[in-house]
Parts: sequence; C-alpha cells; structure tokens
Amino acid sequence: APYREHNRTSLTKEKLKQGFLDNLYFIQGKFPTLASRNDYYLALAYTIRDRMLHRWISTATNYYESGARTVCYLSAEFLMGPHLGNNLVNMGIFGMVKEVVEELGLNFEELLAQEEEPGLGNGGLGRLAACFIDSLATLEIPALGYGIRYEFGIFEQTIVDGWQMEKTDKWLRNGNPWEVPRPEWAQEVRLGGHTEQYTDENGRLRVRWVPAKIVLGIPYDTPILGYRTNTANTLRLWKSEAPESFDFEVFNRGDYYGAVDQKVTSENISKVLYPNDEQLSGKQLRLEQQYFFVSCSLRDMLRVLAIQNIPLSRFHEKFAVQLNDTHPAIAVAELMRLLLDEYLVDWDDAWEITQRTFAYTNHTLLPEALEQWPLPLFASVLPRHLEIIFEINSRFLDEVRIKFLGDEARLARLSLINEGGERYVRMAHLACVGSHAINGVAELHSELLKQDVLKDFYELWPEKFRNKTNGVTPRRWMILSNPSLASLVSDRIGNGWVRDLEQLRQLEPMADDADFRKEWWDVKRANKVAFAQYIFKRTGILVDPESMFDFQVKRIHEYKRQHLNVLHIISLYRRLKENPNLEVPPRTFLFGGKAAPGYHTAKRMIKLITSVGEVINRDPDIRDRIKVVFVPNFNVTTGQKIYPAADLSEQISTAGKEASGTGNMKFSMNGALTIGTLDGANVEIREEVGAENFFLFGLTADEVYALRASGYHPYDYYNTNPHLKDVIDLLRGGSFSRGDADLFRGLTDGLLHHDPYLLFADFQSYVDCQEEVSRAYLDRDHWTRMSILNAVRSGKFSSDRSIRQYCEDIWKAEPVPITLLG
Ligand code: 26V
Repeated sequence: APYREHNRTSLTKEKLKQGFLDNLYFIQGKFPTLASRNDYYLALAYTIRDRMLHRWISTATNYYESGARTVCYLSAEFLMGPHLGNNLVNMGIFGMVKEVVEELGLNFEELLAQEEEPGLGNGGLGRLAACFIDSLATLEIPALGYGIRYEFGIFEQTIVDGWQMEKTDKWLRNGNPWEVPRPEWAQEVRLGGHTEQYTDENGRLRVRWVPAKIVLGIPYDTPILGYRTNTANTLRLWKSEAPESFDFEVFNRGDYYGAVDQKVTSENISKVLYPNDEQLSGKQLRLEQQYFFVSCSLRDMLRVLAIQNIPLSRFHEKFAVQLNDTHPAIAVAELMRLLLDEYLVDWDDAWEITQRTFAYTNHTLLPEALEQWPLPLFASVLPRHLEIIFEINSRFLDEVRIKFLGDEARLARLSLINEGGERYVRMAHLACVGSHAINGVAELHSELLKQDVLKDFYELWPEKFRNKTNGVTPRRWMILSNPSLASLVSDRIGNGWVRDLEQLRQLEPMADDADFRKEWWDVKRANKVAFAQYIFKRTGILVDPESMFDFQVKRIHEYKRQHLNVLHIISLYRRLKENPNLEVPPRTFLFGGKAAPGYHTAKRMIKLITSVGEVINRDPDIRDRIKVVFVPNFNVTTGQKIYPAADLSEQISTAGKEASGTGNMKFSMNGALTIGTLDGANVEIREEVGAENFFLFGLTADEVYALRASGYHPYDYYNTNPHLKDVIDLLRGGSFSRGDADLFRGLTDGLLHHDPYLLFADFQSYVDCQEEVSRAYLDRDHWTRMSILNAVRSGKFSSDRSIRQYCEDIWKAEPVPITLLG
C-alpha cells in the first residue's frame, strides 16, 4: 500500500527523519539554521500527527460501517497534559523518534518540554476524563470526548514573596498542532429570550423559543490513540464564535460597534476555564458555557444519527452519554427540548429515550460544590429549559407521591427546585432523574452517596446506584513519566502489564530479592536526583536526594488538610531544636497545588507553607535534616516528574470528604508509600497493597460523623495536648511570620474555634503515624520491599479496569477493533 512508504506515513527511521525535515521546511517555513526550538517541536509534532491520521481516518470509517454503540463522555474539563510523548508511547515509536531527533543533533527532552500542556481542567475530575479517553481508545471502544476548547486553561501559578500569583494560561500562543477544526460541523446555540405558544398545522399546541442571541460552536478535533492499537478516537472540543449572519444584521443597521460587541460576547463563552473547584460561583457565563457545549454535543450526535440513517427512536441504542458531574446535566433538559420541540416526539417517548441515554457520575461530597442555579438567572438564559424542568419535576413528584404517600418533607427534599427561601434549580437532582445509572468514584464514596448526599434518590431508585472506582492510565503515569521503572519491570515480566496492570503481581516474589531491591532503589534514587535538580532550577532550594521525599500535591483546600501536614512539620522542627540527637531520617517535605484565586484561606495556606519553609530551610541547626519546598505550578507536566521521585504520598483528607483521589494511585504505582486516612480510594489502595504496607491514621468517616454529632470542641484538644498547644502557640506568636502575629491569625483562630475538617482531632494520630514512617525509612531494605509491593499490587487502579466496568455495567459498549484502510 502506498501510504506505508510515504514520507508522511511510514514508520521507518529514514522516512521519519525525512518527514520531520519536510515539515520544518513546508509547514514552519524554516531551514535548520534559522529554526527555533518551537519550529522543531512543531515540525516533529506534525510528523507524528501525519502518522496518526491514517489510524484516525480508518477508525472513523470502521465505526461508520459497524454502526456500533458509541460512548459520549461529556465533561466541562479535560486535563490532557502534553500530547507528543504520549502519542509516541502509544504508537510504540518513542525510542525510534528519540534516535531520529538526536541523530539530527537536537535535544529530544527539550523538544518534548516545548509543548505547552493543554490545562483544560482544574484537577481530579478533568484529569480523570483524560485518563478515561486514553483507556477507551486502548480498549478499542467507539468513544468521543465532548467538551469546551477554552482559549485560556487553568492559570499558571507563580510564587512571589511566598504568595500565589496567577498568570493567564495562553496555551494556544504558539499554535496547537494536535487539533483539526471542523467548521463544516459547526452548530448554532440559542441563548436567552422568551418562549411563545403557537398552534401547528395539525392544530396542536406547541412552544417556540425565541432566543435573544445565537452563537456558533465550532468543533476542534484531537485524535486520541489507544496503546498499540489501530484505534484513534476523538476528543471534540467546542469553540464559540459569532455567527456571521447575525453580525451582519446589526452591521447593516449601521451599528458597527454593536456588531463587534456581539462578536466579543459570543467569543467570551469559550474564553476561560473557571478556576474554582468544589465551590460554585453562580455566574451566568458559567451556565452559558455548560449549555453551550452540551447543546453542540447533542446536536452533533443527532447529526451522526441522521447520516447513519438511524431512527430517532434508537438514539439511546446508538449513544451512551456519561455526565461527568453535574456540569453537563443540562443535557437532560436539552435532549428533551430537542426531541419535543424540534423533532416533535411526544413526552413519554422523549423521556424514555432521555433516561436510557444518560448516566451520571458524582465526584464530590462537599455540599458547597453541589451546583444550583438561581431561578431568575436560569430563566433568563434558558427560558424553555426551565419550563421543561418544571414539567419533568411535576411528573417526577407525582411518582414520589404515589411511592411515599403523604410524605411532604420528602417531596421538598427531592424536588428539582430548591424552594427554601431563594429558589434554585438543583442540577444533581436533574441528573439523577434523567439518568438510568448513578455512580460514585470509590467504594466509600458510593456508600456515602447512598447514606447521605443522595439518600432520598437511593430510597426511591436503589437499582440506579453503582460504584465505579476511579483509575489512572499506566501509559502516561508509568511508561511516559517513569521509563526506568517501566523497563525494570518489563525486563522481568515482558510488557503485557501495560494493557493488563494486574500482571504486575507476577513481580511480588521479587520484593524478597536483594538484587532486584537494589535496582528498584537505584531507579527511585535517580528519579530523585533528577527532581532535586528541577527543584533547584525552579526555587533555588538545594535538597538532598538521600532524604525521604515526602509529597503532598493536589489542589489546595481545607478539606485536603495541607495545614495538618504543616502542623506536623512544625512539631518535628520543634522537637529537633529541643533534642538534636533525635534519630529521624532526613526528610524533604514537598508541596504543590493551586488555590482557587478567590479562595482566600487556601491562598493563606500556601503562604503558611512557604513561610514555615523559609524559617526551617535557613536554620543552621536543622540544615540537612528537614527541608520544606513549595513546587510552583503543579500540573500534569510537573506531576510526571513528581510521582516517580516520591518516597511518601500524603493523602490526609478528613475521612468522608475526598470522593476518591487519583494522585494517591499515581504515587502508589510509582512505588511511593502512602500515609493516609480511610478516605476515598485510600481504603481500596490499603486493601490491595496490604495494611502492613500502608501508614494509616485518623478517624474513620463514621467516627467523624459521630464526633460532630456529639459536639466537636477543638479548643479542648489544644488545652489537653501540650504538643499541639506548642505548635499552635508558635504560629500565633509570629515565629513563622517574622514576628507578625496577625499573618496566620485567621487560620489558627479558625482551627481553635471551628476546625470544620477536624485537624485537631486527628493531630496526635498523624504525628504518631509520621514517627512510624520515619522509623520505617531507616530500614532501607524493608522500605524498598514495601515500595515494590505498593507498585506491583496497584493493578486495580488502572483506568482500563474502571472503563471495562463502565462498559459492562453502564454503557453496554463493546470493542470495535480497527482494520487499517488501504
Ligand atoms: C466543581 C465545581 C463546582 C462548581 C463550580 C466549578 C466547579 C469546577 C470543578 C468542580 C469539580 C470538583 C469535583 C472534583 O474535581 N472532584 C474530584 O474528582 C476526582 C475524580 O473523580 C476525585 O478523585 C476527587 O476525590 C474529587 O475531589
């Protein structure tokens, strides 16, 4: 076949090299002496993309012909991370391309590092979506990821004088070689305005939505390769633009500035990712974003249905649509609207299609993160949807009335409308009512949903509730980020583990092999040396790779309790000052994570970390025993350096608050031990790796609940625990704020008088557990044994396992292997 020998498609070294140089010339318009690093990166990226296109086109053709069920993953966030390295791994040409680049006298690592990561997500939820589309492609499941092509992703964090500063993430600045715009599949989205009733030609009463404005959604497609399969699925992200015709109307009226203004407003919708996680802002633009991408995506599915000649009544057979949290939950009302108003389906049929199409994943137990929209705001953006939601609600409440006769309180709790005071539309309720399956993201979380957040829905429809424990892709989080560990593993057991992570267990006996332990330790050690250099470059802080690398990286949030970690550091520091002969191994405490720009307490927690670091890192008595580092701008790229270099993973949220966690899995896979509470997926990690290989502390979710119920008095812990008192008093006295006793007053007072996340209740247990960690680290052989067992017993946490379970239990989707065309 001709494409095999072509410069743009062949996988031989010679052709890759030729393709690379061609692209530098014909796409970048440069010759080597004038080419910048970015020119080289783009030329290389296009060389790889050329080779992906054949799979992509073949995949589309195969899917078209098979007519198979397609999974549509609707998510406001996809935190993809850089594509180049991942595509090389999944195509199986990483080593070859590295050689090609180096033979041309270029630095391969530098070219990889040139890619600006698409940071189109906040944290856990967005990164989960990225791992899931990797696994869907690897498992050869027909799937599309649908989301928003934000022009600016999550802000870039810098640290100035110990405080977080935010910079706009201009990730598209140098061009994006991975996306292909598809203007021919643009969709129109209506917003605002009002509704009218009219009688159609058959004398039936219908509703017409007269919008105030229309925006265009342009799809931008990115191919997503499976690991060593022919499958290339699609990530389809929508960009908002002004429809030309609309501009012209205003323009023709002579209102040039009005027309331009309208263009700006339209483009605003996909302008920027909202950087708050777990805290809703109630902003109109955010609702517009959600509706915008959902409406485009559903219309896109209807377009596909039409070209495949599938009748509308079989929509749910063709598409399984997953709602990634409530951000796309408006899809329930939008599909109803499309079916009712545009396709003239009757209510009962439309409702059946809708319920059989959607499934909903909940990602949080925090009440403040449950999305509700004020009714007046909702009505002004989506007047027709509000009417439909009222109708869904009225039919739904009728059903509840029959099942729970006379239970008025229950009706109020279940209603799609929160009527206690100001009225709101409850998006989680809309998602529950409109879906046939509802799942949490770890065993404990799914149980707590049934007992607490979604209790009334569980009592109504127990059969809808499932658990799907999260997972992460071993392609990015092991092979790409930790190549030395991956080859150590593959040398012993081959590379079947990459698609079937449970195979890692074959290595269990090696934990008792001293030579293997030595190799394991050396790999970890080399990763730590590399990370120490990175830290020095970024922060100017020198850390000792011999010391234990103890990481807490995740969004900064009170419930994640970075400040509990700090309380322990201060306590250890104090004990070392008092007793320099204490036998503790040297430790480097590393933190990373972004605070939502408006979350003042979280920003102050960052200042707390950096301030404590300033004092400790400069103290000559302590030098070389403990260091505290804040690694700026934690994201996918820095994560890839961090997980392989970690000895200890801090997973210390208040039990019952972290839905799952996924960083915990990345650490464990890379041989870090966990110190953690029985929260989220920590519970399952401990089950898998063995209690003897996990450092457990703190109250359980039940104990937390009971303590709160009986009245929690943090001040009593302060009064009765002298260690805790010493630590808090140092903070209050200004020891870590150059005498400024006010700097952390808000934090300490908050803990003394409220402490909603029970730091004080868990303090002693945490400090004791950290002592155990220190003791364990002194026994290198034993530590390495535990490290190996953590990694090789983490097979459950591959996102391939999660996706298999979604496919079997919720989506009923089957693999479609791809035969390449030509
Ligand atoms: C929530 C909200 C709330 C309203 C406004 C904006 C906004 C933006 C993002 C979010 C997402 C918060 C939910 C989230 O990320 N949950 C995390 O999901 C992970 C994947 O399931 C899970 O591992 C983490 O435990 C959970 O915190």
